[in-house]
Amino acid sequence: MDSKLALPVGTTLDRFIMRNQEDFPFATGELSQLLRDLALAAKIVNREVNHSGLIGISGAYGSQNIQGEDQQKLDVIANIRFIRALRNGGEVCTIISEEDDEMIQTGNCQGKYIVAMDPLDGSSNIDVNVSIGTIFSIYRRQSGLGEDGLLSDCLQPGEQQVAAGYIIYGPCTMLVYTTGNGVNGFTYEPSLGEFFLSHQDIRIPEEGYIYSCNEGNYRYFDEGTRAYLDYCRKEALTARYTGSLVGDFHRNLLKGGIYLYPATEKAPQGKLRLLYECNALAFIAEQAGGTATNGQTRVLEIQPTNLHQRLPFITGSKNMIAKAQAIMQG
Ligand code: P6P
Repeated sequence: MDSKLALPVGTTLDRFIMRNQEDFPFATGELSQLLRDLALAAKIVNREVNHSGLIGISGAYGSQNIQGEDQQKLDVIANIRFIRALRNGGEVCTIISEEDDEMIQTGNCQGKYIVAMDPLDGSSNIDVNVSIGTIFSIYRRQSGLGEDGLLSDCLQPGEQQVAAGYIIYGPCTMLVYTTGNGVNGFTYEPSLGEFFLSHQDIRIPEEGYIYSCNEGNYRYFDEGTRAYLDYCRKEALTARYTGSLVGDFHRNLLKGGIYLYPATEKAPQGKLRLLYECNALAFIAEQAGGTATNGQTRVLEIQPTNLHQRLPFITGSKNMIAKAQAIMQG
């Protein structure tokens, strides 16, 4: 039989999850179901992102989130889609979202998991067709079942994550995630409505030549950060910065590089959020052999004190970050 006539389509996300279920802590199928719920929401958001300009859902929503940032219509829609998928899936008791000031109680009081998410990051890029993304972290609740999740369930350090990932809505849509056993990437095939394994056991190159930073803030950075950026220019490294954290992170994950969002005079705590942006990417970076720090400590060791706290964020290739820290610390 000439099998070349019908090449295999590959491993679906569902099959990969089931094959690796024993790797999940407390493997009872619930975390598998939770990942499927996130993948379903991602497929729905992908469809809306892909033709937002045609169905009148691009542009500003007309309100601001707790961050004081103008919400785009797709920010609100993506938030609704992920909350609904997680509520209906039944595995999650409480959600933290960039788009909601307070914890969101799903009513699933028997749910064992907490999800922290940025439902649509980089949404200022939606109307100009630049890649955007969803970022998520998954924790096991520490409080007893039968009640709503507690604030303490939501303020766990990043090293307590049982899974984390992101979806990037770009030239193709991909889901990249880890459960603590390496990082795997799945590419979405919209004609089949399936994510297929396309990037197995992703490892970030230890060295790289790409640096991602908004150098428009140069005058607001501290002396050490300016010294590192001067070094990057002197070494003629390649500057790549899209204004979408997921897009910049994903490129550097695959090719090697460093992403920096340092503290500035305007944002002394930095801009990016710990619970639903940096912890997930830090988990992925470390699982792929990279580093993630706030300049002083591992991001995953930081004990959160509030749902929307910010931090300076540096992540990417191990050797590039070691060099950056050596220069920044003089
Ligand atoms: P700036 C998008 O708002 C975001 O949170 C990240 O996706 C992105 O990397 C960063 O902010 C861009 O911020 O200040 O450079 O426009």
